Amino acid sequence: MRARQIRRDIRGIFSLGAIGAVGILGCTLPVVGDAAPGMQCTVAALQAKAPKDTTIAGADVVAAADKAPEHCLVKGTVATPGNTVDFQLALPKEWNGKFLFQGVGGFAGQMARLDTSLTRGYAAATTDTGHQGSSATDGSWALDNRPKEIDYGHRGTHVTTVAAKNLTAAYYGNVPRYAYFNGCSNGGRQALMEAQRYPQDFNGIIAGDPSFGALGYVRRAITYEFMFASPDRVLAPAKLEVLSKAVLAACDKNDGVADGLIGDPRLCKFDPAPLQCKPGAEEDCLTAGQVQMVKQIYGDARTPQGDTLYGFPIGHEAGATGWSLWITGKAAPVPQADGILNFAAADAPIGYRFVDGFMRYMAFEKDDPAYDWRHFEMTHDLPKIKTITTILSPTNADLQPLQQGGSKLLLYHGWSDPAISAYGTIDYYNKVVKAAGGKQKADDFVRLFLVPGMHHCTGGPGPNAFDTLTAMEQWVEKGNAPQVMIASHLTDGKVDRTRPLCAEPQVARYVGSGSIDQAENFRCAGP
Ligand SMILES: [Ca+2]
Repeated sequence: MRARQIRRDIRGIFSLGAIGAVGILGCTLPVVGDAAPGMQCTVAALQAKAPKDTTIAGADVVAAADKAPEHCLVKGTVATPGNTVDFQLALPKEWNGKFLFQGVGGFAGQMARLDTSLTRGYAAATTDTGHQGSSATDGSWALDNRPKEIDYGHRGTHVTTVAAKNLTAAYYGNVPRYAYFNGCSNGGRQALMEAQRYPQDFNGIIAGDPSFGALGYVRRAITYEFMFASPDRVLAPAKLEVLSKAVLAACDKNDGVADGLIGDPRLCKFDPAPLQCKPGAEEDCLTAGQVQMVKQIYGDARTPQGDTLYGFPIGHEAGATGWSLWITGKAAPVPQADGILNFAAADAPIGYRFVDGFMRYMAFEKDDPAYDWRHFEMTHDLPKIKTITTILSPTNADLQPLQQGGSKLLLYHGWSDPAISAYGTIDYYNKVVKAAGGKQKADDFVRLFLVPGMHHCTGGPGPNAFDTLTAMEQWVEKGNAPQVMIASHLTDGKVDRTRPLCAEPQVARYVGSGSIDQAENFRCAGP
């Protein structure tokens, strides 16, 4: 039952993108194209125009339904050295003349939904990145399979992008006017890989809550090693409520408005030590071990090489999509034969599932599915994961080719993301700015939006539905660089708060009058 619930949680998280707000904000569909004369939605017709190494496996007209307009759904594969990569391409009858590639979450192994892109008139594509998994946390496909790891890492997204763009041009008889990539989490990692390695693929790249690959799993391994060393460090969901309330009480007003949100975690230095239970007390307080655990999760770690493994920002730790889902678990880990704790498989939080899959099936030159990563040690083991780090980790901050090609990169990250720390994305953004020659030059092609109170890609108490694609269209097609995006918070499908999201380093400041639930009463201002 619990395993099913977690699978549902994972699916929800990975299928909802930040473009979920499209329906709220509305949009128009400029129809500029239709199927090219004589180009039928058939395998034979598409195969005749397919690029080298591309095989068309299916082509079917899908009638208009609730979620998407009439379109031609193409299923195909691209051959890579040692592997084949599946893709899907949906070609709407009424085309807006543009192309959109949708990223996938976790360890991929499944396709993204294309409905939202189709509804906006896009020719839309996605890939499972060259393998099929039983879930987004299933890493077993990678066992001793370097070609699949490379395709997951970056190559699969690139080759299917090239194939899908070519097929789109052939089908409509027109090259797409603009090509965009949109992804969150692993989709954000795919986005950064495209920006760094294949900068000619897209005019605009949207990277949400991006995974930075191998070192993120190492960071998680260290956190779990610390947790499993003592039952006193285990944080039950009720303890996260205690923590979350204390952080909010201490820090809410630091951003200028008591609205139940931590607007900028950097403005508040929160120390969990005063939460430690007085002798005899157990409720509404933390044990000494739990205080240590909280400090470990907030704190940075460093590799022997000097890389920082960022801790998580303070704020909004509790809730169904907070720390318990990703880090601490909803049920406690239990002692194993060796005396060290471990989660029962069905109870493992998502972050645990990822580090487990990575360490057993991807990390090393020769994989060992029985490897006990609870003994991973950085000095000794980091050199052994060098190859996979290069394959998976989008850490190159020199984006000159992207910049010179005129393409744009829009980064966003939930401040309260318990899966991937926003501090890592801020660090990467700052490095990109430096490599570009300063903020003014970087502003031409890269912007970062931090989202107060948003958990991983969606969820959390902060306004977390916003339309990055419209912002990107405006930037690429009209030259209007995004300074602000309006985000909505929904409860039971109803908007109950709107708030501007501001381009870093600006933050949303309350003007001093009017409802704090309405975006119009806030302005983006310097930090
Ligand atoms: Ca606040």
